[in-house]
Amino acid sequence: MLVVLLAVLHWSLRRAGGGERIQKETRAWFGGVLALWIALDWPVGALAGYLASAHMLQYLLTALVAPPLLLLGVPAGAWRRLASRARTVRALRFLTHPLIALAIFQVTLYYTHRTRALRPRWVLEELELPYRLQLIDLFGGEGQTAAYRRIHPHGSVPAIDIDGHVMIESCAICHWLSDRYAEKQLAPPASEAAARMDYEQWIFYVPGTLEPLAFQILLHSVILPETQRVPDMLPWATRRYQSLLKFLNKALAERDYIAGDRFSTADILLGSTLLWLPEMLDNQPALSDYTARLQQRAAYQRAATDPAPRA
Ligand SMILES: N[C@@H](CCC(=O)N[C@@H](CS)C(=O)NCC(=O)O)C(=O)O
Repeated sequence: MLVVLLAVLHWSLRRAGGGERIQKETRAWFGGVLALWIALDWPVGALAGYLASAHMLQYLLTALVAPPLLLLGVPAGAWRRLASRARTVRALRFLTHPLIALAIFQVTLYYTHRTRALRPRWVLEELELPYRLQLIDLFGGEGQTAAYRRIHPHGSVPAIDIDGHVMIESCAICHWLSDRYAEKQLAPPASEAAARMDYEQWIFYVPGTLEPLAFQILLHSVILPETQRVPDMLPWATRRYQSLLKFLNKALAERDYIAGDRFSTADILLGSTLLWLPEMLDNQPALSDYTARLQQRAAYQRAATDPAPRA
């Protein structure tokens, strides 16, 4: 896109008299190109992967600064011949409307309350990133509509759309977001090798080891219709789950957070999963304290709020 813009700029400069006297419009056009370049390529674009603030500045430059400058400079006065002042003002108002910015740069979380979608919502709240919840009526069958299956091929939640790119898998989304906005310190950096190793271990432990057992227990005691439950699954899954809880309880009796000495996304994944079966934490005091502590976090409380409570 920048190549196209620069080609038009070059043409515009030549129309303006080969650089002898750079007109106001040409300067505006050049300013717009410069704003886009700073926002998308350098230096803001290069930092946007690491700093939430750079990402926000990228939004502002691309949505609010570049369009008016490009419009005012198009190309060296041609706009003025095409449109009246009133039309120009209307076009500027439209292009710089915050809703346009929101539509272009948007984090949309496809969300059903009381599901795994809590995980990325909690991460977004910890990161203090603006996002929009797109509520999916999973229990009313919306997951299986053709429209939603274009977002999530299995019709499950969560899915997230970040600047037009869709990602599924709750733990992967949380892991990626935490690295993308590294300055919020939800994930230890690769340079802190031991802390990062622990963090990765727990990030994968949750969906790989803990969650399948918790899900088996819920599936055969609550989720499936009674006729489809296999009660014989329960004693084995419960025994095994309890042995994991014992191990986790011991680990959390010695420290406040599961990976290193800081709260991290590993705590979000572990805590949210432990809360699927709160009654099983009754005789695991360190785990009860741990989940209670996590639930006191303001970001958790915001994330756990029902966005569409029934009256
Ligand atoms: N491994 C996936 C599992 C997603 C999943 O199964 N989500 C449940 C809600 S917690 C769901 O959408 N179930 C309905 C369905 O898959 O049809 C993830 O963690 O995102």
